[in-house]
Amino acid sequence: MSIGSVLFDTKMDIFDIEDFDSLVYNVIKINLISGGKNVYRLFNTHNVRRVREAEGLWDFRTENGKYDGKLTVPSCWEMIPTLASYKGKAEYRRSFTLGGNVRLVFKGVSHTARVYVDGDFVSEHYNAYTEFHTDLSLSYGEHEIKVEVDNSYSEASALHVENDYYTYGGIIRPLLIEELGDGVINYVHFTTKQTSDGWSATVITEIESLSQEDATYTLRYTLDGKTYTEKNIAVPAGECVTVCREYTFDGVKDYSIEAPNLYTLCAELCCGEMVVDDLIDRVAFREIRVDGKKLLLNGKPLRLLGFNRHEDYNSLGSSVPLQAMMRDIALMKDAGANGIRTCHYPNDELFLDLCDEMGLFVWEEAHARGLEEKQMRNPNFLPQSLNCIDEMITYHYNHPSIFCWGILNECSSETEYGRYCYRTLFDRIISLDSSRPRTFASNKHFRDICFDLEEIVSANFYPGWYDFADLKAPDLMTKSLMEYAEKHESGNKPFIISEIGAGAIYGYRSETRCKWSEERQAEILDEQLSAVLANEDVTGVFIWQFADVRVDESWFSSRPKSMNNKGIVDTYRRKKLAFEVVKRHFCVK
Ligand code: ADA
Repeated sequence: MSIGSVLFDTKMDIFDIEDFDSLVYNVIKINLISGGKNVYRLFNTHNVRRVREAEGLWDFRTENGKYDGKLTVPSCWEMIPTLASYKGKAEYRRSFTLGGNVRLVFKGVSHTARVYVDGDFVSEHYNAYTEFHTDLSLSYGEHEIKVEVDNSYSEASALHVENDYYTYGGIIRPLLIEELGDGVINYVHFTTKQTSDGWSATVITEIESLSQEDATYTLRYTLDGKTYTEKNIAVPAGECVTVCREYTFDGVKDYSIEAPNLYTLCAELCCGEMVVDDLIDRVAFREIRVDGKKLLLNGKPLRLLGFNRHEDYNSLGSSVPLQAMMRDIALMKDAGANGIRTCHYPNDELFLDLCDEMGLFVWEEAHARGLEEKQMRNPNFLPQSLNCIDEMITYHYNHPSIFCWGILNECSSETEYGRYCYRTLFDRIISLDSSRPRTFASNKHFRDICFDLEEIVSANFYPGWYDFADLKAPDLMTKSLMEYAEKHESGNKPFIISEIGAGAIYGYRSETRCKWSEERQAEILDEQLSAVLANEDVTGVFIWQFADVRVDESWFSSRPKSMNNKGIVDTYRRKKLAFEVVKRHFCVK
């Protein structure tokens, strides 16, 4: 093994490099800074760009002085006993030695962040579940980063509201500190299409200038041992340029649930011979299409059997570590699932990496749950929803496991104004990604006037739990809903039952089989799944829900323990009787 591969952990032969010493210093510096690995993705995202995680203990205090000490990043402040139900503002502070073009990348702050560097306000962001970044130009030295975080409810917050899930507080996902050159690759989007003899892909890359000078670059992609080069890319000072090219790929392996084949796509931005920036992502060769009532993966019908999963893991709240994410995926796959719905917001991309690798297809959803028209008329609602969609699709675009984009769970899809909002959000999604179908989970059923706006019709219903005045039997409800949807939109479409289930309190066993007993939940789910899975026109079923989660206390009267108890495991992932019932239905060969 040559010294190059020891130091650089690459196949590159060190003796091809002229400026050995500076490269060795830089690589060692990068590895020392980032520990040579990153824990915010399952793979290394840069070889050239210097990235470090700002994890560890920060100075932390709440606005009202309720707590004044240290807190880890990432985490939820609710894990501090005195802050277990704290709603309000808090402040994080820490100093770092930085210099030059610096990018602070926040993977998730719940739910509003105001960022200051050396006391100067630099950026603000709303919504806990999507990434944002802020660029700085700093003289080399020690600088203080302060982040004010707020998880309280107010008119300023149209999406985080009192709800049937809990809005935790804190820097809940990693913060990265990136040291950049003058030219930066912001993202690379890779869209694959089946051709008669293999695959083609459209590659769109955004390059940003952080310089006062115009510059000309070469873009170099490598994938599966092949290199694709685009020369003479002019990037004016301070501007962004997107480069769109189409390439063909032969001899690559398809992506499927049984064989989730992933490829590493490396994009390098070169100025002359020098690589000034890079971005590494994982992509796959798969195509999702809708054909009548069928959802097709690479031309073959796909039937999804899955769960709704909130990001909520007992005392860790919505700051879920990798091991706990893997525990959830292992349990869902043990139950026979091949799909998951990220109710009701975009998920941590580390979890999406796991889904890519473990072959779980994802319905990723922009943030919203159960908003009535009045709430949708909050002037912040549309801007906050559109921003969430922009960030969700920009940063999650390449995940092959994401098969559709969802919006506005059980919002006001029965009114004309509601329809205007649904159409506005769907139009934004189409402008960013026309390669994936779109859907929303309706509970307006026979009053819904938005089924024509989507490619997949989806509905939530709970026959046997929340009894319906008109229809109690799940199969009757399903057939009637499908007929209504066909009547109220052009042509027939795939139909997904986006939520179905019942509640049980873990450990509550009763021969009365009364509601909230584990026996009753198992019985209702057995009847529901027997009925709906017998209908071959049902393209998918997502059980509500995978695990019990904390909810706002205003829901206490219908939520024992102020929890949503419809999980088939409890908040500690202990199985209820219903787990084996679901497994029996999902694992039918
Ligand atoms: C709705 C909603 C879910 C949850 C569920 C329930 O379908 O979409 O978020 O609140 O009801 O448990 O009643």
